[in-house]
Amino acid sequence: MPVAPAACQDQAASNLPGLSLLPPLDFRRGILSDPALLPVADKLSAGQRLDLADGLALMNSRDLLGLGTLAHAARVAKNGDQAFYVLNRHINYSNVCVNGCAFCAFGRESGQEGGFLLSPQEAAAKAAQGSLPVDELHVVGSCHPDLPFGYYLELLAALRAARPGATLKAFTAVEIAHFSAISGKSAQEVLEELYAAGLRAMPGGGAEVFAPRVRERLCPNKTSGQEWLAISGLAHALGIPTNATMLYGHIETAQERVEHLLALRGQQDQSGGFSAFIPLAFHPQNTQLDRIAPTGGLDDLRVIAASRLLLDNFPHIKAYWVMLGPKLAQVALSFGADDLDGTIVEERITHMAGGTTAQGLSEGQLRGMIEAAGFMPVRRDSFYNPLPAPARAVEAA
Ligand code: V47
Repeated sequence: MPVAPAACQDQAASNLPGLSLLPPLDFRRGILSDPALLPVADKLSAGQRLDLADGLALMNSRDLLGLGTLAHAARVAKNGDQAFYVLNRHINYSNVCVNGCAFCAFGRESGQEGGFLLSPQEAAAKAAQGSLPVDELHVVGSCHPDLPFGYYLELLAALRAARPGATLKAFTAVEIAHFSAISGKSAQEVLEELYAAGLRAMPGGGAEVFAPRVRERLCPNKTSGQEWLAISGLAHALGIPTNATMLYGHIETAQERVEHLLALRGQQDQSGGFSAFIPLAFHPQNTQLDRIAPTGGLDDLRVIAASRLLLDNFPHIKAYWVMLGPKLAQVALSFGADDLDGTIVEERITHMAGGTTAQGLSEGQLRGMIEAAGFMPVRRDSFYNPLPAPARAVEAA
């Protein structure tokens, strides 16, 4: 803890007995106990972009409150006291996958026990379940060895018919690369055909960590980081907003994390279509990496805060409650995040890897979490337009 000059201490002691133990009122030196954060704070005050060295200072700092103070200021500048949530439903159409990633407990090889595939009609029946509104269907699966490209067009058509009011946010850049490989069409043609079938946004999965060292060890069969970024750029050029993620807490270094974030920032400078960044806390259970300990709260909040500060051109940072747990996600709203994701209803990827949260949350629970953390809840659509809330009031009107 920095110490105030002796004269100040004396004055505080004589004028305000009992308050002399408070930190000095100089903002930066009083709040930041890690000296490595001071030059970063100077750059932020001057409106300058952070670089790799700044990112490393953030990613290695143990001054959680200092990080939070800086990130919260950036979050408030972008989104005020709003905290967003979405009435969504996750649909996983299949987990049969050719990639075999070491961090994944969800995927199965062809013919392996536990593999599943929903027909378009079965997926649509899931989408139609429940009487409350669904504003977004979040649809992801696997790189299936046998399905033809036509299946994915039929899937979108069936989902659109089942929930005409929901935005179809479907398929990661990795799935798009796979559809291109199986169909012989370019990624651009694949995206155009999916758009015609109803695709309007894309989730941010599959980015993992872009560093080739990490990909070679954990997911050698997967789309490269370069290709993931290029497909995101193609989607943006077609008017399809996408999200971005980073799977952290396994074998990656602090530098690889920061380089991943800077690569996303560079892509956003070029194509501008990323809506939100979502850090994904690695869940090791039932994976090939099950000897790795789950992430801790310091690292979870630090990644959220560092992301908010480095990704100055991303409008939103999402604290995905399924992976952080609802309590830490709520706290993350004061460490740079402005979105909790949504109602979800049914979640498999995290839960198959040892996730212990509920399968879904109600709109009332999400609003309650946000309000109790001191923020204003905003029901949003997939494009972050505010919607009337709570949803029941819409039904009654
Ligand atoms: O692509 C896989 C990751 C992703 C594990 O865009 C794992 O709005 C942790 O991308 N532990 C799927 N993570 C989740 C995802 C997502 C979630 C919520 C919102 C959005 C969005 C996107 O989860 C996968 C992979 O990167 N993952 N295995 C694991 N064991």
